[in-house]
Amino acid sequence: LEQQLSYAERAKLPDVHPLASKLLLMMEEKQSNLCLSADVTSTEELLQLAETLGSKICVLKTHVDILKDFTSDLGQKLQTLAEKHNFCIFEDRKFADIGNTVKHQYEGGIYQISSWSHMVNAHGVPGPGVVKGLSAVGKPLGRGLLLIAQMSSQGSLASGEYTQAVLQIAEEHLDFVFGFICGSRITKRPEFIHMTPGVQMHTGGDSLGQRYSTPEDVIYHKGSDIIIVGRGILEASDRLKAAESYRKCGWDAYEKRLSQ
Ligand code: BMP
Repeated sequence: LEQQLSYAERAKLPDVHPLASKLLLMMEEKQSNLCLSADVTSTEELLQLAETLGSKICVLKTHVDILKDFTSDLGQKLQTLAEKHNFCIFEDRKFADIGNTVKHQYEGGIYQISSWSHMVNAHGVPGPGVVKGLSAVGKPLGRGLLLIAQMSSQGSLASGEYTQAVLQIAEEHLDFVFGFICGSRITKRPEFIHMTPGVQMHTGGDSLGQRYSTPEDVIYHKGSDIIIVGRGILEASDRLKAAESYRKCGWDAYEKRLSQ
C-alpha cells in the first residue's frame, strides 16, 4: 500500500525528514527521479554538467576527492547552481570510521563537506557511532544522511543480515537518516528515500565489478525511488539527450508503479 503513495504525498508525512520532504517535492515538481553521478576529474566540467543538466535531475552526486583541481570555492558555486536549477547536492563520501573521526572528516579538512553538501552517505560497518558523529555536525545544518544498505558491485558483502542491521540503525536515527543506498526497496516505511546506483539502459557491467540494472527494473520492479546514473550519461555523445532519456524512463517507471 505504501508503494502507492506519490512522492508529493510522502513529502507531507508527519515524520518525514525536512530534507527528504524538500527532495520529494522537488522530484514531483521537476518530474525527475534522476540523480546524476557527476564522476569527472575537472572542476570546470563538473560545474558545466551542473549547469547544463541541472534542470533534468533531482540530485547531483559528487566525488570531490577525484577532482584534480579542487578549490575551496567549489561548494559555494555548486550551491548557487543547486538553487538555480532546484536540485540537491550529494557528496558520495561513504564515511566508514568511528564517530569522532567522521565528525572531522565531514566538517573539516580540505573539502569541508558539511558546509555545501545537502546529503552524505555512510557505511554501517562501524555501528551507530558513525551516524552519531555525522549527526553532531550535520543535523544543526539541516543536512541528512543516507546509509549504504546494499551495493551494486559484484560480490558485495552488504546483503542479508547486514542490510537488516543497517535498516535498524536508520530506524534508530530518524532525525538524521532519511534513506538508503540500495539495490531495491528495503523497508515499507514511506518516509525513507531509496536511491539506487548501477543503472544503465541495458543490463550488464564493467570490467571492475560494477553491475547494471535498468531504470524500469529499479523503479518499477525493485521499488526504489531514485536512479543514480554516471557513465550511462557521461559517456553518451549527447549528455543532455541521454539525461533526458534517463529522466523520462525513470519517471515513466514511477508513474507505472503508482498506477498499479
Ligand atoms: P556508473 O553509473 O558510472 O557506474 O557510476 C556509479 C556511481 O555510483 C559511482 O559514482 C559509484 O561510486 C557509485 N556507487 C555505485 O556504483 N555502487 C554502489 O553500490 C554505491 C555507489 O555509491
